[in-house]
Amino acid sequence: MEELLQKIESYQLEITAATAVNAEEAEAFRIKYLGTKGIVKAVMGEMKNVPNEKKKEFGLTLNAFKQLAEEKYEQLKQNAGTGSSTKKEAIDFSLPGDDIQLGNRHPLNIVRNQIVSIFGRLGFAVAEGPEIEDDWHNFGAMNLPEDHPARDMQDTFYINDPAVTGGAAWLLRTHTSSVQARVMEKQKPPIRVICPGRVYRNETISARAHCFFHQVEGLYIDKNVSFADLKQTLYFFVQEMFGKDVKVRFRPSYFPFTEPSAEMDISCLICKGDGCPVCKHTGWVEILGSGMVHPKVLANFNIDADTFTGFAFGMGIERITQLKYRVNDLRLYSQNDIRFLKQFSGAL
Ligand code: 2NM
Repeated sequence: MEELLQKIESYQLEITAATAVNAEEAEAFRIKYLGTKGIVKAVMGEMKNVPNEKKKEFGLTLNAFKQLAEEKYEQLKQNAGTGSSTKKEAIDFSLPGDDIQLGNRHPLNIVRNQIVSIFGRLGFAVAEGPEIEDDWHNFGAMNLPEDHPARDMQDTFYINDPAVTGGAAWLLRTHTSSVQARVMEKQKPPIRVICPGRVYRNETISARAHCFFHQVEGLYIDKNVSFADLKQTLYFFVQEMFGKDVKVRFRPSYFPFTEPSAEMDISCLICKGDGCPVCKHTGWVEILGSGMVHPKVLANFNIDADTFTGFAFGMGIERITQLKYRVNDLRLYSQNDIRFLKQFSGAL
């Protein structure tokens, strides 16, 4: 008796869950539950084994069971009737598919790839290195004295305090020169590499500054590399990047790792040199720093400065992207706002 009730209950669950996509499936349901050799009939046949005092209660259960099956059958028949009559036509394969949302590259990656490609055509290979660096590769090897302001906690993110740990200082690289240090460590000249990557500086975040940004630094060391090579290489780069009409000028500058050093400006692309807010009405915008590699830097890697000379340069990818795509707020690059990012979907 107990067993029989359990069986009915599980049939009831089965019936409740039953579906039919067409008339054939609805009919199959009818045969299974309500047919002459169906489950409802079979369960009713059990009535004779039920003790007399339980017959009334069991009869009520049986009636409810039968009604459930009948109602479900009516429902399946009706639904199946509104659909197609055969299984094959249940899905219309001629309907157009759903749109697939494609992503696109981040603007900084688009510009990074363009820079890599332009220097690639001049024979520069790409080198990469760690973002967590030691003091030597980031500062020491680059001829930055111990008391240089860049080494200050105010400017650099230190990962540990060597005064407390007693070990070496670990920091987030402040430029990708650290990667070039690692190249010079491993490789003899000729060296011709560019180092794209993320760098970190302890700045208050605003439209014009962020605590991280992206750089491409370049290094070319060989016999007879001159300042004229530096100028022509960088001139080629900006012409490829911004078009043949762009003009350049070099201004003397200072970096600890180069001597002489120069900053390069290009004629303002926005106003074509007439003067506008982007160029602060000068007609020129600064785009990179450069110089001849300092003999002390070469000496740090046992490169003979009497035989070899080299030039190096560094630029911010955000800055190049800002000029090329007129992005006026640095924070847009890292806010992941799809409305901003989608505007670069045409570019590769
Ligand atoms: C700059 C400006 C000038 C530079 C120098 C070196 C190295 F490794 F040769 F010493 N790498 N990068 C360099 C020179 C970077 O960035 C504004």
